[in-house]
Amino acid sequence: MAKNYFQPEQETMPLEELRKLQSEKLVRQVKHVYENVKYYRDLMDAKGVKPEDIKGIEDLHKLPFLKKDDLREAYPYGLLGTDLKDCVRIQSTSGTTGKRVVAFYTQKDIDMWEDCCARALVAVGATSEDVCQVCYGYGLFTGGAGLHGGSHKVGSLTLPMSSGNTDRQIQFMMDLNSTILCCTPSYAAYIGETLREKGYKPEDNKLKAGIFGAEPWTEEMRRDIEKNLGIKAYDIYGLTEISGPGVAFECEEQRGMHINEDHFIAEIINPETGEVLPIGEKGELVFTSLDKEAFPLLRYRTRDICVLSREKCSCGRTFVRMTKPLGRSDDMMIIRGVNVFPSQIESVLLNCGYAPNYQIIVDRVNNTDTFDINVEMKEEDFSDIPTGITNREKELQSAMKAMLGINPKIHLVAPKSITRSEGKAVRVIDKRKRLGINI
Ligand code: DLL
Repeated sequence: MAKNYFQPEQETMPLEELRKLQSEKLVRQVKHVYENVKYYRDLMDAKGVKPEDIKGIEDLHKLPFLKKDDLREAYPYGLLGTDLKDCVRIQSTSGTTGKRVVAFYTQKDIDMWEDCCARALVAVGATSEDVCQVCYGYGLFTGGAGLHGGSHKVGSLTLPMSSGNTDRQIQFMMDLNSTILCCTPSYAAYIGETLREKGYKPEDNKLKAGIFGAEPWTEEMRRDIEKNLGIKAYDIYGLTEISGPGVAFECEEQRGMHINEDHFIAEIINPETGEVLPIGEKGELVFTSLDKEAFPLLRYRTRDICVLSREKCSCGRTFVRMTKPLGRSDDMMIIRGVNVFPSQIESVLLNCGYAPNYQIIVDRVNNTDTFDINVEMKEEDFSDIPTGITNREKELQSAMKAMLGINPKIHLVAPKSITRSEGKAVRVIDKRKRLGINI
């Protein structure tokens, strides 16, 4: 078997063959959905599309989109594609807004999902010799279960830590010589910080790679984590609706994440008009699952904004690559009429030498948006005289203005005063929601 592939036959499949495979699977999947999922059948009927109209991937655009609102409307069983007795698992999104989304899995669906996670792990160098510490949350969240299953498939020794209890994480990491770390990037940064505080140097741990995702993170944050933990940090992407982590993953090139195209078709659309955009253009990512039995979503709008590339990859994988999500269509804040993404703020902070510990607070007072960013100082700066702090706040404010076009109020706060996250970090507190403003 070739090095660094879990399923070389699929992962390096020539494009022609891949398109043929996707076409065959799509025809079969549309039939499955039309026959078994009344909710989607009604959408197809309303659009005047019948399964016979879908003869291959060239007809994909004829199918209706599914949105998060559809999933909420169909909650809990409305999009189920099999009998409930054939399902073996439920997972769910974190559901910070509105009703949670619940996704169902047959054993075959779980196998496919775990294969995707195994591909991701092998791409970062995992083998049966490795000790894989999974500190994504276990439970309804897909992070723990997905990487856990992937690690088993690879044959690595799996440490099912779940998130939290950082002291215990570190003790196990050191005592059991963990080599691969799986968690959110914000938790990886926190583990790195705690290790340093305990007096460990990056070379004291046996970690070689980390597989971090589930939330946006910047290249600057990647470099920070790599330096603090002494590892190579890889990105992994996925969403509960489409299975979980492993829908896409980085290879050693680290120039975008390969989408597991033998299982999922990716499209990019204009989020305003729904028009399909040519490859290379920036837009909303839409997925069609080709193999899923229990929760077979067709043309699901992720709300993640990204760009796809078919440029040849030196790793030998032929699967299309997606950029890191450049924000979510719904994560974007509009502050005083300007579009602001948390990732832009994070870039400025890390470039200016701050750690990625910050919180953005937006409100509206007297019909004007207020925009505050609390940023933690480093220990060494904290003892500084107050004028020094004020000067630094001003410097940071100008750097933010240069990036965003608007002026936030910067508050440098004491080290450790911003709550650390063990899962997905809460970066934005938008108090305008209390005014019923639709942001
Ligand atoms: O976050 C699945 C996951 C677990 C992915 C572990 C990677 C690692 P959900 O909770 O359903 O599923 O959230 C999905 O999280 O639509 C993106 O907006 C965001 N997201 C996921 N991975 C990344 C990433 C899991 N690598 C939503 N970079 C997605 C940026 C990400 N955003």
